[in-house]
Amino acid sequence: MARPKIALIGAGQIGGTLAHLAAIKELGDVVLFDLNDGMAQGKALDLAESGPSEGFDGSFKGTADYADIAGADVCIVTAGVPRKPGMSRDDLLGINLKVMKSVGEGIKAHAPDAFVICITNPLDAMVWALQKFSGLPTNKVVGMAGVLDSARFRHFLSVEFNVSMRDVTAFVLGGHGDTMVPSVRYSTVGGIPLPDLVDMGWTSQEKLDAIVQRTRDGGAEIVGLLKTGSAFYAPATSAIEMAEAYLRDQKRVLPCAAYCDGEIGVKGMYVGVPTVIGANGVEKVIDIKLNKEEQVMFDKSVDAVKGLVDACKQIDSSLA
Ligand code: A3D
Repeated sequence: MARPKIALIGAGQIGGTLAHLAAIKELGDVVLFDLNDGMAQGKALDLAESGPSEGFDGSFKGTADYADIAGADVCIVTAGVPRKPGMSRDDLLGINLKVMKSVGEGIKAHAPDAFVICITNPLDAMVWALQKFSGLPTNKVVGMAGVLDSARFRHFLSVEFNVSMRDVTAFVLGGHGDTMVPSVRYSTVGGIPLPDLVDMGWTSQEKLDAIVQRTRDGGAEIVGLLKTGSAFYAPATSAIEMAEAYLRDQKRVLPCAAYCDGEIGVKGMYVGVPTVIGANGVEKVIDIKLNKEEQVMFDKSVDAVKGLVDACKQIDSSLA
């Protein structure tokens, strides 16, 4: 059987890291696409030259021609611009919306059967626009944010409790922005929910609240340190986890920006929700029950995403 084909649209910081991870995990042959002349080609050659030492099979191609993504099984989209210090993700909307239009049309023409993972910010609005521009089924177009936000939450919790990250489960709901909702009640250490751990004296409510806030600000913390761009190692790892779940039909339960058709009270929009990802793409959006307080936070986050989607419709009338 031929190796799967993985097209990375955008060969910048995240794109290059995605290519490296895809190769190391032997997920398939990689095509790097970028309009910045030489960027994709240079990274493809550099990555291919890492093969003999690492010992993976697989090919890399750098290109600026959409015809080269033909028949891709997975497309991961990072094309666009990242944040600089002081910018919010929403500040990127106008410029990245135009990028989504050209990327969506490229995927529609050359890789209409692909599973598409969008990473470009502002994430929830961009994945919505990308699905519209590409015309692919909603279960085949998904946004990466929840896996990353949850990984940040899990990391901070494992440090606080001095336990293995593998035994910390967590998920973050809502839009990938300041209003995201790290779910305390549904996050656990070895199956023990966080509120119980507070009662058991493992941590205080104040410390837990600070971790929740640090999770919400996780992207900005890294932007502030790097000064020249945003996080890329953990975002790439998170998207590869989703791609692998699809390619290997793992039926993973992962929080993603998925198209909701009434689940958790959201209709006709993309927002961060728990999903099942397997060979059919997003096979299920898990319709969890929120308590009153969680629902208020989630609704606020959904409203923020709705505002961005409305802004997209105003900028590009074909989306209205
Ligand atoms: P960067 O290193 O700048 O790479 C973006 C690449 O896109 C550059 O190489 C550009 O040349 C290329 N590009 C721009 N326009 C086009 C186009 N029309 N067609 C093809 N390629 C194009 O950024 P990055 O890799 O650090 O980040 C990429 C995106 O991911 C940004 O929008 C970030 O804000 C976003 N991001 C999202 C998360 C999430 O959790 C959702 C996390 C981190 C970054």
